[in-house]
Amino acid sequence: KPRRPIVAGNWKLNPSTRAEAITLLKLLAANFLNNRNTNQSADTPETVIFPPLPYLSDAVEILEGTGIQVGAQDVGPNEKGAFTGEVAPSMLVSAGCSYVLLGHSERRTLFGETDEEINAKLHKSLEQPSLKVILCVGETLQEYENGLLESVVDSQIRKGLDGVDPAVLMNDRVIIAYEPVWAIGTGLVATPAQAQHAHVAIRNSLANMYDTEVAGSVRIQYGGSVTADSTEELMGENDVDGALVGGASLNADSFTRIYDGAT
Ligand code: G2H
Repeated sequence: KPRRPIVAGNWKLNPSTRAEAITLLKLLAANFLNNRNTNQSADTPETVIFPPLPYLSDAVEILEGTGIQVGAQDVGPNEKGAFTGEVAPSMLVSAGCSYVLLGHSERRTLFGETDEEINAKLHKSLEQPSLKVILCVGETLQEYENGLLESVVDSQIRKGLDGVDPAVLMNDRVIIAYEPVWAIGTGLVATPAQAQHAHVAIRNSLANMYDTEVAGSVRIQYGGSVTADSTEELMGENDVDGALVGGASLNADSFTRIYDGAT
């Protein structure tokens, strides 16, 4: 593969208690420590997990030495001050995070996040030199059925990356996650061919917005009901550079098998 694979686990609003989170983190650490050299070489998938905010410090501590990186599922667009309830990218960095997920479809649909807000969060995140962004895009079932996949992801890419310098993309600071809304948490995983088709559309958008060199350097993950059984086939597609895993990342062994399937 021309681009290094990336496997990420989005825990969403799970698990309910810190004790359960610690148990899951320890099982993950046991699976990854010593027998998988993730993040040690360009041949192995980069691995990231996105736990809820209250568990980030536990994750950073327990996963130390495993090569698994830690990120947050969202962040605010402000640095500091009177913004009750908000979290700043610099705070994530100081808590040991190296990634932030932005524009997940659940943020867009359930919390009304707009492309403009996502773009502001992305710019603020990129001000932190050690923070990388996974930007999620994807069409709804209705948009898919109406043949709007290309235009929807094109608009999300253009607005989400508005004002982002090509060098930022060449430096691997932004990963795109293609998550068709109809496949999220539904058990209805996209076929490898459907994923490949959408990833090519995204790469075309990047090529039109920047150029083919930039488009070819950006990693594009697939997300939506990925399991250990579907990973290898999805990863067999040329433009599928990784997986963003929700439900199946809540079990240490299934997440580990997904990592192995992407290796
Ligand atoms: C899509 C994915 C992770 P799931 O949201 O971001 O979740 O694998 O549960 O469909």
